[in-house]
Parts: sequence; structure tokens; C-alpha cells
Amino acid sequence: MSGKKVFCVLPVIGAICLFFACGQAPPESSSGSEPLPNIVLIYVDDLGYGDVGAYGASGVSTPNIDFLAQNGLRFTDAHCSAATCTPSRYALLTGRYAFRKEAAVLPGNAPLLIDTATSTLAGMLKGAGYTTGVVGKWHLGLGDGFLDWNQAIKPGPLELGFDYSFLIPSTGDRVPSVYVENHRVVNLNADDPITVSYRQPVGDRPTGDTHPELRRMVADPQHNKTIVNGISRIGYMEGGESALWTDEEFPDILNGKAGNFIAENRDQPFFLYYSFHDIHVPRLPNPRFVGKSSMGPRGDAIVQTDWMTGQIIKKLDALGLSENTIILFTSDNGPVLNDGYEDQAVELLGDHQPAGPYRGGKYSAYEAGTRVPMIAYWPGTIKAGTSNALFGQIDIYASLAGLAGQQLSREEAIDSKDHLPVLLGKAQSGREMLVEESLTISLREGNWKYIRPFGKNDPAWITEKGIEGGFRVEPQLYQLQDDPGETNNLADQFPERIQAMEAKIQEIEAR
Ligand code: NG6
Ligand code: CA
Repeated sequence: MSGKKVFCVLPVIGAICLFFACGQAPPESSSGSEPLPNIVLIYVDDLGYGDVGAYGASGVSTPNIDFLAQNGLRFTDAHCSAATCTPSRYALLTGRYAFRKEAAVLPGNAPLLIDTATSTLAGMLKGAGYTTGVVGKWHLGLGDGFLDWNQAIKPGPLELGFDYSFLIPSTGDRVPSVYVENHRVVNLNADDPITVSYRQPVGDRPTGDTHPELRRMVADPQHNKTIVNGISRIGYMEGGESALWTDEEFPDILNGKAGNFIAENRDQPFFLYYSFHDIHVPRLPNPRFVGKSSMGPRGDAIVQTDWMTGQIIKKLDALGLSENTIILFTSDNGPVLNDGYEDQAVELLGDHQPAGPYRGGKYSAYEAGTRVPMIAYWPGTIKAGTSNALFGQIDIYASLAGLAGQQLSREEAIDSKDHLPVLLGKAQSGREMLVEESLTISLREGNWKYIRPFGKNDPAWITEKGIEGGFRVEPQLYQLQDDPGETNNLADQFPERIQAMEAKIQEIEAR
């Protein structure tokens, strides 16, 4: 890698200095000759299929993400595992569907969802010789159920195979509104301890309910609790004044931590799971991005996302790591406009289509719930192009194991399949079947899409958000080739296909 090339000018001296500097040569890939590439997984929050220029965005321009798309492999049929955050991230990091754990969106004081005995993507890569780090939104719980935010916060990422972590513990709209670095809340003053409650008010900080006039944004009842930085959040929080974050600083603080991790590990293979806060609510982009789109805060947050992505590309370039680093850029679920705060996302949308040509969005059983932008960029190795292969993020685990030459045990990542050739653009046929998790389960088989019946038609909280959930008491079957917008339910015409696809879901569930 470049750090070593600079360090070791002459081959012989190079060999000697390498020997003394590192004690051993860097780990190699499965082929045995190439050094392992670094892996940077940029995981954007709530970014929809149509929210990026390269996927047809009209209300915002994203030159840096478009650069990745133009010079890398742009997927048109790639899916996160679920239509909300926690389940998608659970599946990404464990290679197991979230329904196996009954995972749903977690409150900000939930215990760690992933059992520390469970194999994880980070742990697997660590075993292959990678230094592993996570920076950004976590939302998989922390602690063992009795978490004291003023003490060592564990178990968490460091107990799941990450060597380094710098976290927004759950979401930007949930307390505690503090960063956690490794096992500690950052900048916490011991004389001002933190208490968190999701049941009853704690402390005397104003809430949106008691002091609506102190809010910078109007929020719905769930988001109307403790006010931090002028924004009411979900949940109550007392203390920790010196540790509170300022939302507008997220891009610089997170990029700083991500950049440091990259720079510090430039001389050995690293895996960085870089999990953006954007474009989740509350959308409070840094002032330098305000007004840079035509869509208000939601569009400006996309501009900020693009800038953050560009800085990472530049950082890798500056360190000479680009040709030995694979960047995977994708999102944890589909798009949402109104998700709890009045930030004009609906009013200023114009003709921008956050979900592209697909129906639904975040939370939905329809395609837009999980069909998200995904780009694989690795200059010199991945050829620029477009892949229409059906790809699931559930397969990132086994595919990267393939890349790193790691053999998975029988119990490990049981839902993940090695589709490395698809990821690298060397094969065009991806998954035959793909599970999409939401309040129900949908199954893709080629271009067929079956949506399992749900107990009731779209619940009120979904329709109130202006979302089409796709939840129906009757089965739904669509043929996406002719009907990408899932408008023509063919269930009555193809009862045997419905039966067969339902049986396949049950087979997967029973695995
Ligand atoms: C929901 C929140 C929503 C968002 C979501 C999680 C309410 C009414 N809505 O429960 O605002 O925080 O959880 O988003 O509380 S996710 O991207 O992390 O899944
Ligand atoms: Ca999300």
C-alpha cells in the first residue's frame, strides 16, 4: 500500500524496513498474491432510489456520488434488507434476516440487539487481518439492559469485532444527544451525569410539550420531548450538558473521525463502516449547505451527504489509497418526506421523485422500501458500468468474506450468499430470490414480487405520513418488468405462484 511504498524506496531496504516496521507482510486476499483491499462502506440514512443525480434526481445535484457512479458499478436493483434502519443494519452486520431476531426500530436506550456471540461482518474481517472501525449512526442498541451512560458503555461495537467506534448512539431524533467514542460519552462532565428515559420526563430541560416556543422546528407528538439544540427529540434526557451535540456539526465531526481512522490505518487493510446521520430527521445541514438545493432541508442534507462522500474520496486519493480501496455506497432504507418534523420536505419537493419510478418509501412493502442506490467503486478493479443484477445487502457479508478469503462456518451469516462476482461487475446474474422485510415480508423472484398479506390494510400512522405502505389483508403479486410501479395486482390470476412464493418464504423462515 502507498504508505509502505513511500516509506521503502529501494526494494532491499524496503524489505528490511517493512520487516522491522510491521513484523510481517500485510495480509493477502484469497488469491494469495494481492494485498487485501481496504473497504469503506458508506451507509446513508433514508436516501431514496431517486435522491441521487446518477439515479435521476432533479431537485439536487450530487457530483461526488455521481463520480462514484460514473467510474464504478451502479446497481439498479440493489436492496437493503428491510424498509427501516435497525432491521437493515442488523442484517447487514450479521448476514441474518432481522425477522430471526424480531428486530424493529429501537428506542435510544435499548440494549445491544446483536448477541456478542453472533459472528459479525466486522469480526469476520478482523479475523482476516483487517482493522475495523464504525463511525456514525449505530441504532443497534448498547449495553446489556441496565445501561449507565456515565460509566463504560458496553457491550457495543467493540464487543462485536470493531476495533474503533465513534457513534451517534441511536438516531439524531432520539436522546441521548451525545457522541459515544469507544466505551465513553465524549466530553461528559462527571458532575453532570446523564439520565435517559423513554417513559417519563426526567430533569428540568424544556420539552417540546412544555415549551413549544423554544423549538426551531415544529414536531409531532413523538418527537416533542427533550429539547436539545433547539430541536425536540424522542425521549427524555437529563444532564450531560457539556456532551450535547450540535446537529449542524455532524458532517465535520464525523468526517474528521472517519478521516483519522483512514489515515491512521493507511498501512494495513482497514474496514470502515461509515454510517451517515443524513438524510434522516431532524434535517439540520451545516449553514454552508443551506439553500444549496431547491428542496429545503431535505435536499440540502443530500448536498451535505454528497460533500461528505467527496471528502472521503479525496482523503483516499491524497493518501494514495484509492486503487486499493473498495468504496460501497448505499442506503439503509427508502425515502421519507414527513418523518416527524415540519421541514418543508413535502412542500418544496417540486418534481423530484425520491423513490424514482418505484412505489412506496421507507416503511413500505413496495419496492421503494428497500430498492436503494448502490454503487461499488474500486478504480482499476471494478469497471465502470451499470448492473441490473438483483443484489441484496444481506450478501455483503459473504461476498466480502469471499474477497478476504475467509471461510464461513455453518452457523455464520446463514442468510448471506457470496455474490462477489456480481459486486465486482464480473457477473450479471445476482440473487434468484430476495427477501424484503417491512411490517410484512415481500419476496422477489426474478421480476415477480409477492407481498404477504398483513393483518390490516396500511395502518393509520403510515397513511398519516403520506406513505403508501403496501400492507393489505389480501395477497399481492406484481410483475415488475411491465409494472415497476406495482399497480396491477395479479394475485387472482396466479394463485399457484402465490402459493409457491409463500412456501418459499416459509422455507427461508424455517432455515
Ligand atoms: C420512527 C420515528 C421516525 C424515525 C424512525 C426511525 C415516530 C413517530 N417516528 O418511530 O421519526 O425516527 O422511527 O428511522 O416516532 S430509522 O431510519 O432509524 O429506521
Ligand atoms: Ca433509515
